[in-house]
Amino acid sequence: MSINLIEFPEDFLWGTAVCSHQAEGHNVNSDWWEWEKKGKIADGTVSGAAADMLNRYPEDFKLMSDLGYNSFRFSVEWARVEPERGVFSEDALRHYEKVLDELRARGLKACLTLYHWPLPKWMAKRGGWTAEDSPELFGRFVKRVVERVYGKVDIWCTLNEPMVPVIAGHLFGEFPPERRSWNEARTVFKNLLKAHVEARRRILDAWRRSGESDEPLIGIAQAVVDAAPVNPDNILDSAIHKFIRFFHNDAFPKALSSGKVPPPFGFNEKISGLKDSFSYSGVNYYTRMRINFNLKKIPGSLNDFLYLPEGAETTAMGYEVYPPGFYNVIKDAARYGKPVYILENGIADATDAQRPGYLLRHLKQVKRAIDDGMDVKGYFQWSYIDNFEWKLGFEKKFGLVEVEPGTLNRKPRPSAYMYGEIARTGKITRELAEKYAPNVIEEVFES
Ligand code: IFM
Repeated sequence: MSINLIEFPEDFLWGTAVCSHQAEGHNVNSDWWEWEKKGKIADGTVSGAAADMLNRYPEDFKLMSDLGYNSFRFSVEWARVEPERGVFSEDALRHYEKVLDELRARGLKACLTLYHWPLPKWMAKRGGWTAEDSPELFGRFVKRVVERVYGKVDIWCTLNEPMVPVIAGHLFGEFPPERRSWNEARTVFKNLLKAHVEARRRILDAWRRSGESDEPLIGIAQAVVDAAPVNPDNILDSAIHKFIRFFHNDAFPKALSSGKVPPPFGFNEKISGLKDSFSYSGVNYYTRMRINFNLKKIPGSLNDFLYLPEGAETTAMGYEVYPPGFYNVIKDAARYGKPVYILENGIADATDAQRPGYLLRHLKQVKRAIDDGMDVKGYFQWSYIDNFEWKLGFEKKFGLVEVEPGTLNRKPRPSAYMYGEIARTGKITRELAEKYAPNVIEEVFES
């Protein structure tokens, strides 16, 4: 059966997302900055001024609100706020206060991430997340931030994709500090759980002082993949798929729910304050992973288990485009019985040829989830703007808004306008799809 209209709930959040290091730029006191300068970035760039949101945020928030978006997710940068141990930058704290005030003045709700990967250089030097007191030090930084901005934030996200520092930073040595140590990965996993507890405690302290009745929304953004075995009858494919699903998607959220450190990261030991320490499930979804174990390859990273059939639809990142997987991961996230926020979903696409269709097809899956009873409250498109894609540099263009090289002028891509039309009306109409992505009409409007 075909339909003509897809409608979302009235109070739905329509946002975009960025991370400070990637979009604000100028993060010169961080470990990433040091690492980039060693020539580690694939396209030879360094993050530098990135999209210069540090200075241009008023222009950006005006653009977001003109386009029709109603919310924005961004991060505070620890290295900016605490450039030296115990020395807190008044300028940086004032900056984030002003950013949040400006968002509010533009009518945009704020989702604030407290940790999105870079560490202050001084933290990295003393072992980063492997240091025993790292959760406490993170908590001290969060306390300073929360004292300044509590009341201006609508959704708190303590950690972005915590498995990335565990896996890419300490297990497969792909990101700083380029370690390959299972022991370290386990320590980092535990310390990040404790860091979440510390951060939540500081936010709840501020909430108690505020006298507000409703508890603040606190959670993490979990990167999830729709992992599937290429051949379900193959014992290895099937076992590895289950392991990857657990390792990648479930281990961290399960720990937040149970309060215990699950094997293989721990021995089910309890962490005080961890049990049921989140009020929403945050989902970051980009792709599915088809798992195929190849005996001839010795895995150097999780990606070595992946299989992509010839002709599969992919993005500029080489990720398979698989919208039904979005529904599957939302369903998984909804198992915890809390509201679900999509904190990231998007595509690297410099020409915007794929993005409008990608967006419509993925939003259709969000609506499918809502219709099936899942409490999805909002969607943040990654990304608002072209930015520094970590090890891959600036070559991958995730922005709804393009950044002109040199001038850093903003130029919204067609999908930025399309997303605005959806955000303003809460609807995807056939006319809209015809205008921006006629090639996906059949998929989007079949019921
Ligand atoms: O750019 C990253 C972001 O920092 C975390 N999630 C995935 C995005 C795209 O790769």
